[in-house]
Amino acid sequence: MQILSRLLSRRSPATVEAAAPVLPDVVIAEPFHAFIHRLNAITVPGDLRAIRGGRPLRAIVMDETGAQVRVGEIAQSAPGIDRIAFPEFPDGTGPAFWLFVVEASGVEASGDADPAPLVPALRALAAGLGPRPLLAVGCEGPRLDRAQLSFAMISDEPPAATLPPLDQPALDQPALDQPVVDGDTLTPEQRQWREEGVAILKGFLSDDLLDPYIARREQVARPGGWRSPTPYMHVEELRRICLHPPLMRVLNSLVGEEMLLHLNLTGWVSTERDWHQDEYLSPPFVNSWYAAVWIALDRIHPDAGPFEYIPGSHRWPLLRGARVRQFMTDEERRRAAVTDSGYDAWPSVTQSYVAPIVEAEIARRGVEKRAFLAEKGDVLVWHGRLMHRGSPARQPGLERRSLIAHYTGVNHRPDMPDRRFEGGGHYAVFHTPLL
Ligand SMILES: O=C(O)CCC(=O)C(=O)O
Ligand SMILES: [Fe+2]
Repeated sequence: MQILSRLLSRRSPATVEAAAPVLPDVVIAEPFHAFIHRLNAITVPGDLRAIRGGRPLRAIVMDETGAQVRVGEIAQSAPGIDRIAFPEFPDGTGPAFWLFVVEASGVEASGDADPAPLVPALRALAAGLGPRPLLAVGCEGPRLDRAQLSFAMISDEPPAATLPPLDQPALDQPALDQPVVDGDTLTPEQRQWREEGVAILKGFLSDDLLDPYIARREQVARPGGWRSPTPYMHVEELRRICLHPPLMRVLNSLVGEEMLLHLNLTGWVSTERDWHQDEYLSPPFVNSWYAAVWIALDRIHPDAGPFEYIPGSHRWPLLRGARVRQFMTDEERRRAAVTDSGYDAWPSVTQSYVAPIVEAEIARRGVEKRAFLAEKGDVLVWHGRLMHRGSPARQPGLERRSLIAHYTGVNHRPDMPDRRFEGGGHYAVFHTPLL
């Protein structure tokens, strides 16, 4: 969202004035999340200097508790993008911050001005504005040394109030505007989902549904299947499986809203993608309103690199891409940027240090790894925050016939507005060729 559409002056002056006595004139007051380990600049869409008739503005950035506050300089970094730079917030600062943009005359002229005396009034102003949607910002921080790296440094805890009903710490205390879930009437799938972050549906899909797709997929020579991330747009036999009404009913009951299909993996060998949580590849507003399914099209051989997961890891903190990227070397950044597909390949390039950190976390917690050794027609549904991997095949090249589909709650992908409904569910429309 354009920052200028959030100008405080467009709102009732009373809300702003309530906290005003010692504050300079506040133009913008917005919360944002910084999913990085140390923060020293943000970028925001908009042109702040275009407002207030050229009178100079300054930024004040404060963490949620008011314990840390910084004065920032605002400069245009690209057309329509402002960059706000400030003295660094140190290690371990939580994800939530407030950005205030104020008349510069009210704050001393340089970055070394001490904004601490303003904190009580800024906090009162923020509290008076009430809960607000987060401002989408780009976050920047220094390159960090990976010698001391731990899971805590590349993850953080999403706020519980943003999570789906079954992810609430106590079911009888739902987040605002969510229905109460009766813990005594959960289905077996819902119970397993809540406890383990998966729901296993044995013998769920019939050969009648799977075989036409298998026949179609057999025509593709690549072991990895289609390269296109959305073959469901073209392959009706695949769509019929992924939007199968009983499957969609289970997904909806686990996540708590209608689900939107937006990704497939159609390989018949393990992806060998090492430990990760899918949600860290999604925009931050997804907040666990996410599920993926692993459909066995055959008996899965233990040496073929089965899907592996850590039961209960959907309650671990969430890996954050921006935090992970802070630890990349220059050489890794170059490698990530130069790929055949044109996508930034940071998730696979950073695997070399993320996977050992996850292994260390598994060992530290003393938790088990489990493999999904499935029969044809079995389905494993997994949580967006479940730690999982496509394990390395002990017998390279051995087939592991599966179909994978990923879904997000329909209200949690506003950036995928073009949808269709078919069978039992929605799918996001993309106009990419089937390759
Ligand atoms: O190869 C696998 O089973 C893992 C796939 C995976 O990580 C995913 O689809 O998100
Ligand atoms: Fe994954």
